Amino acid sequence: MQSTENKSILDESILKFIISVDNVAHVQPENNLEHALLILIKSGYTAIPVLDTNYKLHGIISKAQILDSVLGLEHIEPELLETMKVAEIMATDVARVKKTDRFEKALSRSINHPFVCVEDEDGSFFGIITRSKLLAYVNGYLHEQRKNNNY
Ligand code: 4BW
Repeated sequence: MQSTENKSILDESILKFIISVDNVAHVQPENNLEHALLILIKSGYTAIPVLDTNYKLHGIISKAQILDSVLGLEHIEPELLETMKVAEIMATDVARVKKTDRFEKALSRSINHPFVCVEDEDGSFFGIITRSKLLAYVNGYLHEQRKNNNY
């Protein structure tokens, strides 16, 4: 019984968990680090996707990567913020799924990433799914199971 129901949660669509592209803070590969840092600070997020003008996903940029790239041996080199581009330092090892993928895939991708990027059938960026949304859903599901099965 339990295994059948656990299977069904894993097979669910991921559509309802997606934060759509319009609500996702992002920067472009050719933006300089100063612009990216401003977007990161103003949005309040630690890391955000890097998208080109055709909404193709190129990577992820974080505050930590930016700060690391302007740290010299002896001191901080803030002038690099203007000259260096996002594409030079972004992480390209991105957790991604297709919007037609199932819950199981998004959950497993999120184990090592705070958010998973979602792409369309044609490879365009569609949005993100945060690990917190997936965990909140699993938590609610398991509590519901406990209530229904009296354990
Ligand atoms: O601005 C914020 N608004 C809200 N409502 N919550 C925030 C905000 N900034 C941080 N938080 C909270 C969230 O619970 O802190 C967590 C960690 O943020 P992070 O990683 O380190 O910036 C947030 O957890 P989350 O919602 O599960 O988000 C996980 C990660 O997904 C974030 C960020 O890297 C990315 N992210 C989430 N929403 C985003 C986004 N990136 C771009 N645009 C968005 N709208």
